[in-house]
Amino acid sequence: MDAYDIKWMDSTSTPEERWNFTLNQNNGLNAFAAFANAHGKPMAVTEWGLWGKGTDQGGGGDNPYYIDRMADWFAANNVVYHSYFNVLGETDFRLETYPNSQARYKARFGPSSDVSPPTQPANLTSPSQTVNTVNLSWLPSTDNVGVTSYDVYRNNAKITTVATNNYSDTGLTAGTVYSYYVIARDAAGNASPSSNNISVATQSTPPPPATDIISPVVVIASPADNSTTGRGTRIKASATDNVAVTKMQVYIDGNLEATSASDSISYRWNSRKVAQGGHSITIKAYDEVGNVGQKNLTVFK
Ligand SMILES: [Ca+2]
Ligand SMILES: [Ca+2]
Repeated sequence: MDAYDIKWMDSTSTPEERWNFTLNQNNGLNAFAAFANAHGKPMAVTEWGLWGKGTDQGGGGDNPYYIDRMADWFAANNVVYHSYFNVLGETDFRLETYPNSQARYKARFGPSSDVSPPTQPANLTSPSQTVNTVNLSWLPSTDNVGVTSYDVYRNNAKITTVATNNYSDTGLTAGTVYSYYVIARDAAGNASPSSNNISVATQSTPPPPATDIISPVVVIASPADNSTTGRGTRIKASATDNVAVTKMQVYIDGNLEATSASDSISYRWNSRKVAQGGHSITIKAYDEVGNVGQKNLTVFK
């Protein structure tokens, strides 16, 4: 089967008209395909090509549209062999005569023009991290044509493709180690070697606010230190704290005598029956987390 970009005896035909003619004429491509299909056979297009423009026969000259249509038709049908008729003969069929078509032919039927991958991305680092973000940066790769993108891998799984040589990986877990590498790609999809692999930890969750470590301060209003008691003594004290005093207590000679759930306490000490001599009075004040402040004094009888 032969096929050419020509509509016989029509020198004003458009590319679309010539293509439809090629498809639909008697014994055209469609008829050929139907015959092959009906017999369960593959097809071979032993000659095909462009046809010189300006000839009386009505060829199209340099026509990349025809190259594309033929390439598509070969791909869509069971064509196992085809051969471009690249000769100077009845007209000039040669692709080198038609630069646009020649470029399209190479693009559709030639090997990929770029088979060189980009260079390895170098010096992958993480310049900063937060509790849920790891910022990444690396040196750009180079390529014989051009680097178009970088694939970013976290824990050996690709997470994104970026056009720049840096990336901010967000939504991470605090205090967790992640590994990263990147791969550069060119427009043809060639992949560079993997960059260096780094392990980066997100920042830990901030510690809770500092707890209260300041104890209350006790002030004893009475009695005075080293004073003398008679029948009884009014013990009065108060306390202050950076947060709050929650409890106060009175101890006499080591024994708990009174408790108050506030920042003051008042207790009448009946000292009539206590022994002669010195007695210790201790006032304790507690804050909300259990810090204890205290004052001691001695009273004589
Ligand atoms: Ca390349
Ligand atoms: Ca306190």
